[in-house]
Amino acid sequence: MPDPTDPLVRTPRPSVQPRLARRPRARLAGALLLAGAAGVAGVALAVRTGVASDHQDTPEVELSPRKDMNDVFVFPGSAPGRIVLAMTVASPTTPAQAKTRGFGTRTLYQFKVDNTGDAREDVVLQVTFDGTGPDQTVTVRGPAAPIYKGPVSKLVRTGPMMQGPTNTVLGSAAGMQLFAGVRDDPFFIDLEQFFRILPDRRPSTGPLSQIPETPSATAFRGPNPPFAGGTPVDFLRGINGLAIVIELPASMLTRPGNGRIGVWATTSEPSAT
Ligand SMILES: [Ca+2]
Repeated sequence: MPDPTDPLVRTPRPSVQPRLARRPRARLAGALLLAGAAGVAGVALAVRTGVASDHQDTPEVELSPRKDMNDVFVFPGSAPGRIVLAMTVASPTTPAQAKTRGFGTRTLYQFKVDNTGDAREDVVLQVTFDGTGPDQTVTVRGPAAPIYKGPVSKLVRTGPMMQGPTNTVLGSAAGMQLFAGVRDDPFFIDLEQFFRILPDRRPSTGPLSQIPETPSATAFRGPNPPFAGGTPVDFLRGINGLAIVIELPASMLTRPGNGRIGVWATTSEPSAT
């Protein structure tokens, strides 16, 4: 059993029921799965796409944007047989905030990979940060087998380790590459129309609070059906987040003979101070 007094044991923050918030929120259930034959150079990776996004989804993460997981992306990398894992946190970060905002130094950011089909992680990539603001040092441990599976984590002591400054591309194109820092939030949402469809979610202050209390739209804006006509507006245009992006050979994540993996990400903090 994990020792809860071990300062390296980190437990994800408990799940909090999504409030009936009047805040930007969007959730589309799904999971990211990547299927392909791994360990063979030149193999084509087939991706089954899932979509999911959360921004400021609970009061706790709204108060702690560095822990607020926004999106997780998995897609084929820059060369055959390579794969990219990416997560974003801390959106919305304005351009002004981006000049000073850094990752949490008490937060463990993890990619977890299941390569046996049981939805339990077999491989983890653990990302931690030291320093403040835009001049932090990022450390990636793994990919490696986790010491514990499930909600309790401990920093692994085996496997690759990469370290360097944030906001810089680290590593090599043939091995593992890493970028951690400010990036434009790739999530797109026409938030005004979203609140017209679901007005109980609208904010209590600001221009969007003036949207009628009863639904005044049934579909997002767009030129062709099933969209409602008009021009969609990307509410997050020009808004940033903090991104952790790792590209590596897919064979570092898969199990021989099974190229199918499931990927998710977590943020967590020490359970004891
Ligand atoms: Ca597994």
